[in-house]
Amino acid sequence: MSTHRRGAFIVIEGLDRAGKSTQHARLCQNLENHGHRVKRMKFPDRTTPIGKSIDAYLKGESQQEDHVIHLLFSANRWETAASIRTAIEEGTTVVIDRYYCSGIVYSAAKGRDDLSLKWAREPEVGLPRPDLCLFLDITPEAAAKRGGFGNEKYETSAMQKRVRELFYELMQLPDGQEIKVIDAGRGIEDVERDIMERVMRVMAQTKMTEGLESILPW
Ligand code: FDM
Ligand code: MG
Repeated sequence: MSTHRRGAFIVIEGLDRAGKSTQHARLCQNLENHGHRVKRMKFPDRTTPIGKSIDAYLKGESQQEDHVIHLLFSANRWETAASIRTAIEEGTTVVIDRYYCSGIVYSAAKGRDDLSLKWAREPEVGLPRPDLCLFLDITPEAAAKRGGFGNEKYETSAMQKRVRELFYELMQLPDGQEIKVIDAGRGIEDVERDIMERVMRVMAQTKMTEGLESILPW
């Protein structure tokens, strides 16, 4: 039997202004300080051709039909799926800022009858499944106090409110298993400590000696 331990697969999710980028950077640094090899990723990855179309859409420079942009966000994950698996197999811990939960809830938050949570989740089936997904939660009121919205597509209070509701709906479904809610309304260091504790707990689990799972159909 091999005693090789694969890397962990950690995702940071949450609402805009919950502190995702800050906590993503700190978690990666903390893991490296503990001697882990870390691969930092972020979705959307705006550097690829698909990512560039997404970027233009978010900035309002181009229009896309709702299902089309949804599938582009998913394709933007699929184009890196193999590199995630390779890194994890090689023992590198992959930490991503946003992943398929954002993909599902932001599209479903548009409120179309023909773009349900269930429909939105289908293209994600088969992608590598995270060991842990940290949902950085912040109330719309606390988020508002952290400064105004930017000018990107989904940065409105109505959209943020709906996205938050749908995150909670998603947590009641089978995907909720690996999602842990983090109160991101606290100070940066408190949130950082909480995140590191949960990540270390998951990394200590025997699961790390088994292969990475895939996102399963409902
Ligand atoms: N977003 C992000 C989606 O709508 N679908 C997705 O699959 C992903 C990964 O894109 F409003 C939304 C979430 C956010 C916007 O994200 C840009 P960043 O993290 O602000 O770059
Ligand atoms: Mg943003």
